[in-house]
Amino acid sequence: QKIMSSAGQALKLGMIPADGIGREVLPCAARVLQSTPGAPKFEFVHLDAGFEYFQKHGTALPDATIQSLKNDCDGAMFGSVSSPSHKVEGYSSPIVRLRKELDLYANIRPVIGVHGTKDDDKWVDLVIVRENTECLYIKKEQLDQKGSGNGPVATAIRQISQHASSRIGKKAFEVALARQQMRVKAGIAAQETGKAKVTVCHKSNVLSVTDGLFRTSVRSVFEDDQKSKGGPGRFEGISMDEQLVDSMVYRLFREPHVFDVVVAPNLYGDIISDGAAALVGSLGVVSSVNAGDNFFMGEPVHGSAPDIAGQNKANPIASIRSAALLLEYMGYTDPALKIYAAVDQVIREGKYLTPDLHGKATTTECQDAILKALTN
Ligand code: GGG
Repeated sequence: QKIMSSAGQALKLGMIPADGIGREVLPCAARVLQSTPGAPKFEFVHLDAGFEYFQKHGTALPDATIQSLKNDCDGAMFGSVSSPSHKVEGYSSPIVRLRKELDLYANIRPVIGVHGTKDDDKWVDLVIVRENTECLYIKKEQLDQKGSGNGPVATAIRQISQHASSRIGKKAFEVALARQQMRVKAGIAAQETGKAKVTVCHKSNVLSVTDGLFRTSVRSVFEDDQKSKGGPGRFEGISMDEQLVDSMVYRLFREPHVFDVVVAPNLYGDIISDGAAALVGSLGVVSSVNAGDNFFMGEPVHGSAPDIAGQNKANPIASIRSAALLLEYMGYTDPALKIYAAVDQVIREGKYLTPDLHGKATTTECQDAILKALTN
């Protein structure tokens, strides 16, 4: 279902570049959105957040940003954030908080190769559906300086609820269903590809209470659907299996083609999706969308890359693909497909790739090549 503008004709998108290369790649995404044939009109609203903002103003996520997203915007794009690795008093990750504030409970991360490149022999086409609101990321950590006499002991609470696990499970089956329908539309039978499957990623052989609840909650979504009375369930044609997170990593590296949709608790989802990015060339090409029931926020999977920030070297592809993913989730499939095709063409041609993909192009040159492919 299309998300329509809440005020006037243009769709209002909150743009939150945040830190580092987020400031360079988000404008590329905006330019592409504005230039895509068939895309709606956009009004971009600049919004503040990030560690640098915190250093200047004492907050990483001003109320004005949250209020504007909640009250004025039809969707949003987030760039990247550089949270420090040590505790900084008063600081808390703005992206983790934003996902909670807006109840963007699913982080949907497609990891897809490009046909016609050297990666054809190890074809990857999977989607990681990461739970976005709980697990260890509820940030309930404690430090007991004395411990039991052997020095400081740190503990963290890991929250897994049936509610959050069931709704992420449902989202994963919906993603699998949409992918299966796309394959059918493209004339690829699901049986031929051996796909149309949701893999539940967990570690319930060790964490039988928390991961056990995640596993059974996701499984129930599928099992209840199968038991539905009065005909086939919604998810007919999709299968389900499960994988312990450690062997998931092993199999992702050795036989990534066996996976279709992977659903994981927050921390495992974060880790396996960065790892899976290595299968398709670089973190610089992997996109994501943070999805709630009625609001979506595109976000490249990569971080703020302070080592290359401000040098016009960052790969804008993840951000541009995230803008397309945002369009897709807001119901504008045709312009989204045009952006995916333009990006694939630029990757296949290989002339305007940034250094992470062994090319020599600048951020701007790569963006311009995509803009040219879009409008040719
Ligand atoms: N766009 C994803 C991103 O910024 N990743 C870096 C990350 O995960 N940061 C977590 C944080 O700094 O709070």
